[in-house]
Amino acid sequence: MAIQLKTRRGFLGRLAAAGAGGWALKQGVLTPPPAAAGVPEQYPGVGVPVQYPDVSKLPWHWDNGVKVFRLVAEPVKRELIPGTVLDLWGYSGSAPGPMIEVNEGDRVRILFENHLPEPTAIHWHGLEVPNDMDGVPGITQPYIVPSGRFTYEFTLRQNGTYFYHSHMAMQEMLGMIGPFIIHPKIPYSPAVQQDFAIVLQEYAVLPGNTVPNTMSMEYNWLTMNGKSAPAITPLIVRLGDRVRVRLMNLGMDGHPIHLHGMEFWLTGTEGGRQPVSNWIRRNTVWVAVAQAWDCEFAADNPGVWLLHCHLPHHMMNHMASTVGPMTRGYGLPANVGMPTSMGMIGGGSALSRHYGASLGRGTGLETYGTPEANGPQSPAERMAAMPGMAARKQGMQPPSTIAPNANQVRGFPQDAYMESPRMNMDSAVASPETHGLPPGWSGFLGGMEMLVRVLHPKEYDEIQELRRQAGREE
Ligand SMILES: [Cu+2]
Repeated sequence: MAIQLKTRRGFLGRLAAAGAGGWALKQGVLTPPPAAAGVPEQYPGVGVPVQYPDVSKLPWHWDNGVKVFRLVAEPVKRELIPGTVLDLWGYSGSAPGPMIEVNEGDRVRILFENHLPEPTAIHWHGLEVPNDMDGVPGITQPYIVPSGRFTYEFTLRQNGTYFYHSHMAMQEMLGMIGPFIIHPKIPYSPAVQQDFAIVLQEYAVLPGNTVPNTMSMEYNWLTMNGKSAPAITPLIVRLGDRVRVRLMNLGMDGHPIHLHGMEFWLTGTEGGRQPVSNWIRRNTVWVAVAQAWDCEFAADNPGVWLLHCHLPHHMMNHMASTVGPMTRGYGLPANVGMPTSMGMIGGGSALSRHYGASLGRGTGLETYGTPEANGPQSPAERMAAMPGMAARKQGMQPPSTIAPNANQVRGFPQDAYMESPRMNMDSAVASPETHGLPPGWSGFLGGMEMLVRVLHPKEYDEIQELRRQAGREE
């Protein structure tokens, strides 16, 4: 396998021999465009294109043997779940930024522009670049001032899962990170049929705000590729596929990412591909800050599986699970007088954006008392406080999922499905990838929770056809 292929013909020939003919031509990134006359042939790169659900890839063009990208730092809006739009800073239209997908051996030039209202610079996390390309303002280069530009150019000697980010700490916390994936010269073995990139981020958003509080140490919005569950697009794989998931984290917390149903091998870190003797078999990987992990598994267990952060508070949106104490109590409005902020006056649902308790503090429930003072809201009242949310009363919510004496049990409620209709937003987050999920599925996911659907070939083909019809990248 480890044969260097120096010609385009050889590369395509090899693809055909490997039975992988179709994809290379569909994807711009991996198909080497003709090199300019007199320019050494680029290493073609190997492997399937990396899928980056819910975000895009950065386009590029050749300039005399150099792959040229244009990357813009700018304010962006990002809808985490339907109806919740944050004001973030990102790159070229999104936070996280678009994927830069290249090949080992490439020479790349990034034409960088700063459309932020303050200086910035961009750091290539983990890449062995010349010192003056490292992107640390004031140390390796001048600040890039508003409307300023800077050209980064270097040759890629590594391969693996890397990323780029602002080297200004608070800008990072507003979203400024993106993946930088380098395919190897020599193919990884065994080959995978599906390769996904997932960027883990977190934001602290106070009630009624759209701008994250970057000073906070406590987070209430947890995202995968800039989306929170249930709006995170499921990963679609075919039964029998070998799958790689590349996890990247740039925030304040580590995230123990756990896969249901199948164990995986850790085959790579932010330091690139690891020798097989270093691979570790796990079902949970702690993705610490500034780390990347490549997880590979055989998708041999059909079904709908979760891939999620296992920190309980990271499985909710704005620190409010759709079940448990927050659905039962009233929320507390922000910026109010002491009686209200102490929980003495209730108003609005704790699940509403404007009355959500401040980052999980002061829910209005005493942990040592009975919760009777915060009695259940009526279903009508609750639904009125949740515009945009669909409720399914029938078939979803048996009338009594709690014990008759529940209020007498200290600690109650925690994860009870309560008296009101369970919330879901199935239709609001519907996509080809959610086709066929059980009704009400979206009411059970929040925060950093993603679905991995291991599908029989017929179902897989059906969803791929829907994706094609929707114009989605395969
Ligand atoms: Cu987490």
